[in-house]
Amino acid sequence: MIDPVLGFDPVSGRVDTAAADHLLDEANDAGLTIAWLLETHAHADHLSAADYLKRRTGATLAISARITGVQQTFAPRVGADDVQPDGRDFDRLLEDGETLPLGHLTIDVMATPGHTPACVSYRVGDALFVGDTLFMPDYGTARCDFPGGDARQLYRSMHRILSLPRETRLFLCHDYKAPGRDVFAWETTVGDQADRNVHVGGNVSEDDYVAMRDARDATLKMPKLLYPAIQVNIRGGRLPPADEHGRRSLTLPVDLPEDF
Ligand SMILES: N[C@@H](CCC(=O)N[C@@H](CS)C(=O)NCC(=O)O)C(=O)O
Ligand SMILES: [Fe+2]
Repeated sequence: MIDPVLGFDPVSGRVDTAAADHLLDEANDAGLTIAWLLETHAHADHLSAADYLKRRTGATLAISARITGVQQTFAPRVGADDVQPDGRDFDRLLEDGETLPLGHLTIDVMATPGHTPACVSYRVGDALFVGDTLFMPDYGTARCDFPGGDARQLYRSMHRILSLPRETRLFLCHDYKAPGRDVFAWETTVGDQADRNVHVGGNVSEDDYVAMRDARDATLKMPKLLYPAIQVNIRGGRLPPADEHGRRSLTLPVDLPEDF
């Protein structure tokens, strides 16, 4: 399972496992055993269901080895003093080019940093799960303004993806639906992206891409669930530990004006 999600309502604090339970039911109905829980990155917009699913399935939780840098950046900002920033919240820390066994198949790990420093894509046969790199061709590409993000690096990662055979199927993390398109989409191909991705299709140069990306990122708001998501996701999907009264809380660091 790649990038499983917990439901979370930031107003009530309510967590729900409906989406993860649905995945478990689907796997069960298909007679599948869950071997791996794979994160493409530490998501900034939703809480990971990886820990919940790990407790249900016993699967191995894996993420890029670069997650340690993300933990070092964020743990102090959100007072996550229980987090040791050495990746121990995950079972496997992955390097570019590693392979993981999956039944009679193999999963190839491909480092695709840029959106975050710890982004990886996973290739199984002709299917590549690209995380937040390319979005649908009519929407473009992922933002690069999170800590450690880098538009130049994302451009190079995307070109690594675009150098795969044109018929390679790409499965995306998000679909924000381009203006004029009202139905969700999640699958495309290398050829389609190379021909018509609105940010990098055709022959967009690295410098032009970086200028476009930086300008656009300056206009984007923080994801609504940034702080809750980061606090849970750098812990491999664990909620913060309970206090002596059994209460679990998420932190919202206050951003004060200088002359407050
Ligand atoms: N409005 C969304 C934005 C989430 C967001 O920033 N998504 C990232 C991926 S984690 C992105 O690349 N967005 C591109 C864009 O918004 O154009 C939210 O609040 O959750
Ligand atoms: Fe993301």
